[in-house]
Amino acid sequence: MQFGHKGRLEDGRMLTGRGRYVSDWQLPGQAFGSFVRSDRAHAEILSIDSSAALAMPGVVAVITGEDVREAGLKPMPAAAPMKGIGGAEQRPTPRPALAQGRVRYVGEPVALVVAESQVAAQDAAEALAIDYRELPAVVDARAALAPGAPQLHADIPGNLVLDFAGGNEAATEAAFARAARVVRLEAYHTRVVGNPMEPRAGVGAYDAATETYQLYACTQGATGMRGQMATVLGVPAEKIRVIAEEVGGGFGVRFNIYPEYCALLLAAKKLGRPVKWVGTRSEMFLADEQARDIFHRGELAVDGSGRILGMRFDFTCNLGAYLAFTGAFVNTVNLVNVASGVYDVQAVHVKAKLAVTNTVPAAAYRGAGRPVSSYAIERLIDQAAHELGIDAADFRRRNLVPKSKFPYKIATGFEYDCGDFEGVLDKALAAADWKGFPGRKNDSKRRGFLRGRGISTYIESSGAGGFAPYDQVSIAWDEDARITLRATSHSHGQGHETTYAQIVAGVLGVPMEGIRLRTADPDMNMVGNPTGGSRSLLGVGSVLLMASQEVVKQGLALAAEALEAAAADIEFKDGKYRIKGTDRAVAITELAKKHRGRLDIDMKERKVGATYPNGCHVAEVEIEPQTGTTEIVRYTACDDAGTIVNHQIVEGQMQGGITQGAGHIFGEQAVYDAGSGQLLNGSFMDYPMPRAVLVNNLKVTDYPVPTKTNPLGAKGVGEAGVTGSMPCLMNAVMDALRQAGVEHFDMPASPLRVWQALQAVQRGHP
Ligand code: MCN
Repeated sequence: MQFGHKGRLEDGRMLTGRGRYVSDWQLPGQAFGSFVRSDRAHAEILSIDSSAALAMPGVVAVITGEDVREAGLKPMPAAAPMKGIGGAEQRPTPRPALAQGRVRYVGEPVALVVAESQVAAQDAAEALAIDYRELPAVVDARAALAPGAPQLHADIPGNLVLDFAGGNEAATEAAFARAARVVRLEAYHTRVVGNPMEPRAGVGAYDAATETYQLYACTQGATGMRGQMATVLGVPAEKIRVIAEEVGGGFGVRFNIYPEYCALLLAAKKLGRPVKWVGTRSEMFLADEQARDIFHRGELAVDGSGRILGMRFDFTCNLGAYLAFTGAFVNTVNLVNVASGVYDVQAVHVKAKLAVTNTVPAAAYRGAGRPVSSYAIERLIDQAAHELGIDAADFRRRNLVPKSKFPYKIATGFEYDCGDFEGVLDKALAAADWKGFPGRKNDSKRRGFLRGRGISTYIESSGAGGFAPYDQVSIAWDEDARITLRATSHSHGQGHETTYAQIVAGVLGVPMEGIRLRTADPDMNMVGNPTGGSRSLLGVGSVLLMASQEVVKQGLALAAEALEAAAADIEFKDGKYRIKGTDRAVAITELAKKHRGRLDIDMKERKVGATYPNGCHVAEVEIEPQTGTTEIVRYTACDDAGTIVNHQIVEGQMQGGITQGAGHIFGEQAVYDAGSGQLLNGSFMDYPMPRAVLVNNLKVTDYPVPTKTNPLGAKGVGEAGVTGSMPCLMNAVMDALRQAGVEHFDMPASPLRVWQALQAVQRGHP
């Protein structure tokens, strides 16, 4: 099948301001909400006095944790509980929609003030008097697990939610026992704030006649949120509609429900009118899920010839004050599903301790665990190459899973479907002019710069889609033979409208401009996975492909009737059914117009399996020693995303992912004060988002190895850029710093930290 289209169908609408975001929705009779948030990291709530707020003009209601309790709302759910070592259960961290009795992080919603206008609600929120008794707080996962740490939840002794392990411990011990050398690396994967472009907002409404809730929300997929919300509200998911059109970015932090959404629905039902809330940017620093915040220790066992014998990793993960729906999943399954990276090694053991702390709950963020695993593996591999004195690319090549070994089962039980890791490596090295580096390094040196080169050969898992039993899609024709596609994965920047239309148009031979996509309509009641795990194309896209092929089959009988010929004598091509060898034909669009509904289809498909995108990234950076400023001077990405439907979109996804990884490596970090538990950099004044100039030398190329696990042959691409770029860039920074004598360095490679590391060397502290 040929795919080809320039530009994206959604671009015109978005670029001309015709996109409808959540704050654009206005419902008749709506009131406005403002949340009062805890300004303490850990405290008991002694009393809440709403009287002054309620007396203010335009104030309709003040809703607190007591109202939530009275209404019988359940705590927000955590995804399928993971099992710990020896089958131990994950400990629950009951999280009410509004705090009840205790607050556990700065920013936790305590009350919702509802008023006739946004301004009145905000003013009244400031008049709420809350009396707290402060408790000691802990913001670091290792400190939280230490004896004597402040305890967050009565039922979680030692703040340990889950002690998880995967892989083969005995085989790994044996491998380390016979190793010629053991290489070690410890690193901290800093905490980040998701910061999608659109600050989160919501409108809650309730229809008493049908007992149905409506939530207009920023969502990556209505289905997942409906399921989670059903648990909280104690009603079937069919009684909840999640509605969205444009969603201005998600990066994983628009996957789950939030306390604010639960409170808005409760308020709407209680007050008998819709309630709208639009979060501010600084509110998002405390209200949106955050991510990463993982300390790890890695060890690599190597034999005398530079072959890897075994790997082990020990992760300590900061989950924040409550377990977010995706919190445990990303720090367990997604740390072990690519546990040995692209390397042919069976002795692998991974441990992860999941701790609660007095910080904003942490959840999925682009890559959701895989960048953490990739960072741990690829930095360790680089450290080993350095210590062994082997070229970093050669060391990798010696240890790659060979093409002949696919499908390749890794020690943690997951199976890589296909790949050609060496082919990817070769193409990347050639495109990056790996061999020409020494000359460029000398040139930089002459100019007074430290030039470092980094490489990563990453792999990640995409496609399992375990959040729904199947992916449901529908194709419906209207009277003008235009098509409406319905699916459950919501596009929030990925261009699904274009790529799904390409697939369907490619099969049906109709213009893709006549195809529209709906994913979160008020009347939509479908089952399927939200957008996440870089699986929308291979999961939902594959079902759309199958559904389109089914439509063609459905049309055959109608064509046979129209052409007065036997179905066996008819072929379908370029949108027309034709009697073979003749020019007698009928267009599928004609049949769709004539037989309304007969070419519509609703398909549920559960056969699409996981697949493993992978790639090799090579970066060169230049550090200016006087200022610590680092510039990415060359960046080459070569990725295996299987069959590519839209090259322009895939390139954009890679650029976005690489930029996000670069932002994390070079500056982004949520910094909490250890004593007070306050987030110290909760605004764009202090929290450095990546700018275009950071990544202006990107070269993106591909090396497709189509998979057989889905009919498109596609692998995911949405997160690959992050997973590949983080270790690659840090390895490049490290390579440059080593030249000055720095032996260990952790992200973020901000100018100050790089400069301090260089200064420390000069003072004799490498
Ligand atoms: N695609 C393709 N060929 C392939 C693979 C993908 O043409 N072989 C296209 C797809 O059709 C789709 C896009 O590339 O238009 C991304 O597809 P896919 O890899 O299936 O990923 P998803 O659509 O499931 O997107 C999820 C992924 C995740 S998990 C995060 S987080 C993320 C991301 O995508 N957040 C994003 N990309 C983002 N991009 C933007 N602009 N904003 C976000 O919040």
